[in-house]
Amino acid sequence: MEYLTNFFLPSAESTYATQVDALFHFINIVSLILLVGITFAIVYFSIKYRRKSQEDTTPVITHNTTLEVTWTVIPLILILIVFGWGFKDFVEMRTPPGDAYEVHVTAYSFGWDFEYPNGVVSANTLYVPEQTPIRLLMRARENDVLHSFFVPQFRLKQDLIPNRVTTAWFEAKRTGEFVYFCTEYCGAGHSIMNGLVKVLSQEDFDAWLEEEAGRDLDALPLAELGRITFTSAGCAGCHSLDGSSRVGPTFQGLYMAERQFTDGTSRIADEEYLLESIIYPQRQINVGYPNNMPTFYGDTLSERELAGLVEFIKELQ
Ligand code: HEC
Ligand SMILES: [Cu+2]
Repeated sequence: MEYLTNFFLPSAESTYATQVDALFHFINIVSLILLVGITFAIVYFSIKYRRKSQEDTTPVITHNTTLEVTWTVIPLILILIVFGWGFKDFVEMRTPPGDAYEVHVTAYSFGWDFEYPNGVVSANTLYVPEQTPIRLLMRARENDVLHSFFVPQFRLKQDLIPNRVTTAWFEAKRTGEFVYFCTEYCGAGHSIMNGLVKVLSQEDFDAWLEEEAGRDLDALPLAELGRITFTSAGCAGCHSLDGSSRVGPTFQGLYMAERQFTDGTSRIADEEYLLESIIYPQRQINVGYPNNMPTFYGDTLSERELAGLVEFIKELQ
C-alpha cells in the first residue's frame, strides 16, 4: 500500500526524492491545465465561429499579434521555469556531499558486486547505513554490456558502462529494504538482475561490515562455500533448489540423473558433467531449455568456488 501514498509514485525514500517528485507534479499539472484549456478553446471556438451558412461572409481572421505573443511568451516562461528548476535539482543530484561513503559497483551479465572501502564484497545486495550520503562508483565488467542501476524509491538511475566509471549518490532517509532493478535490457538474464538495497542503522551496518570482513571463505567446507556461491554468483536467478524449472533446470535431484541433450545424446550428471556444465555451458544443451547460460570461467569463479558448487549440487538429493 505504501506505493500508493505518493500520487501513483513509489514512496520517496531518499533525501532528494521529494524534490524530483515536486518537479514531476509541476510539469504534470501545468500540462493538464494546458490540455484542458486548449481542448476547451478549440471546441468552443469551432462552434462559435463555424460557418453558419453558404452566404456567411464573416471575414477570416489571419493574424493577431497580441495573441501570438501571448501564447509564445507564456509557454516560454513555463519552460524556463522547468529548465531552471530541473537544472538546480540535477546539479544537486550529481554532486555528492564531500564526506560521502563510497561503494564500488560492478555489474555483469547477470549480477552485481558491491565493494566497500574495507574490501568486503556483497553480491546482489547493497548494504548502506541510513542518513549517510552514499557515493556509488560504477562500471560494467570489461567486455560486458551496458547495465543500469535503478532504485525507484530513491529516484536514482544511472547507467554502468564497461571501461568507464559513472557515479551517482543518494542518502536514504530511513532503514528498510528497497528494490533495485537493472533497467538497461542486457540479455537473457536481464530479468534476474534485480535485488535489494538494505538500509541499516549505522550500528547494524558497522556490525555487518565487521562480520563480513572476518568471514574466512577459504576456511569454509566446500559444499558450504558452494551454497554461498550459488547465491552470490547469480545461479539462483535461473536455477531452483526445490524441483521447479526456472530459466534453467532445477538442481534438486540433478546429481547422477540422466540428462538428454538437443544433439540427441544423453549423459549421467556426474561430477565431471556438473563442472563442465558450469565452465562450458554451451557444449551440451538440455532438451527444452534455451542456450543462454553465461560462461562462468576465467576470473568469475575461483577453482575452489567451482568445486564448491559441484559439492553443493551433489548434496541436493
Ligand atoms: C541466465 C540464466 C542462468 C544462469 C545465471 C545460470 N544458469 Fe546454469 N543453466 C541455464 C540454462 C538455461 C541451462 C540449460 C541449458 C543448458 O544445458 O546449457 C543451464 C544448465 C546448467 C547445468 C546443467 C543442468 C542439467 O540439468 O543438466 C548446470 C550444472 C548449471 N546450469 C549450473 C549453473 C551454475 C552453478 C550457475 C551459477 C554459477 C548457473 N548455472 C547459472 C541458465 C543459467
Ligand atoms: Cu543488466
